[in-house]
Amino acid sequence: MQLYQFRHSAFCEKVRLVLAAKGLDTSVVEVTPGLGQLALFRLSGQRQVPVLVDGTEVIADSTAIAMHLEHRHPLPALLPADPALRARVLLLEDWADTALASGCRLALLQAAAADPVLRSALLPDATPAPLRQLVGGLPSAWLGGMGEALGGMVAGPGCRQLQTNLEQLALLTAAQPFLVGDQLSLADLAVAAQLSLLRFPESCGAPLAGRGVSGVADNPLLEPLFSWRDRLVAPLARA
Ligand SMILES: N[C@@H](CCC(=O)N[C@@H](CS)C(=O)NCC(=O)O)C(=O)O
Repeated sequence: MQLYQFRHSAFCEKVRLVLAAKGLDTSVVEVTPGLGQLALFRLSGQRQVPVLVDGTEVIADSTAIAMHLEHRHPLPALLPADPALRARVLLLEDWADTALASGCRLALLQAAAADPVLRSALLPDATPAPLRQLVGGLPSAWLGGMGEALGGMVAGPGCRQLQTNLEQLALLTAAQPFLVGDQLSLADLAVAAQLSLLRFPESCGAPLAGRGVSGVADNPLLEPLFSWRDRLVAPLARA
């Protein structure tokens, strides 16, 4: 199998976590934004990552990939057999991929506007060193307009909703090891993947690991949530 990805995409992280949970190996193809997406379009008929190539099958979209893997490699199951639990997992996964994902993306954009290390580390691997330096070196005052515009949005209802939802998740994950039932499920992996945009996990390596969105990554109320995420992904990173 081959996984076409952007390294720092939360949806690609979700697929990597599903693969690791199922003990599956893939080779990874890092897609260059822009030009690389033309080749991806020729391969899959659309331009977004993640895309999984499994033999003759080409599957786009993290949920479709998770379903494909669940079908092909049923064990360990990431979807409960019980219909009600399964419905809960799928609802939570969809929430993580939509509302949580857009809140996390916005918060990260604002943080990157203010943090030169973060914005140059988030550039694609293929970025030439001089361009990387240029982006990192852009004065924060120059990006002030963008930061303020995003800040307006981040401080707005969307951000308050994100903060409230994260606090609810922190309470939930302090009380139980898994979001649904008593086993790891796709809901846990989808939520953990989006959290990687707010505080980067160890697997990102230096300089991103442990770094994140200030006010969220360093909020003591959210510590149980990031500890839960770290406990959940540690065995998968070793797998
Ligand atoms: N619903 C899709 C979302 C995938 C997605 O948003 N991918 C982003 C990267 S995080 C992308 O490829 N963006 C490039 C573009 O839209 O051109 C999934 O679950 O896989």
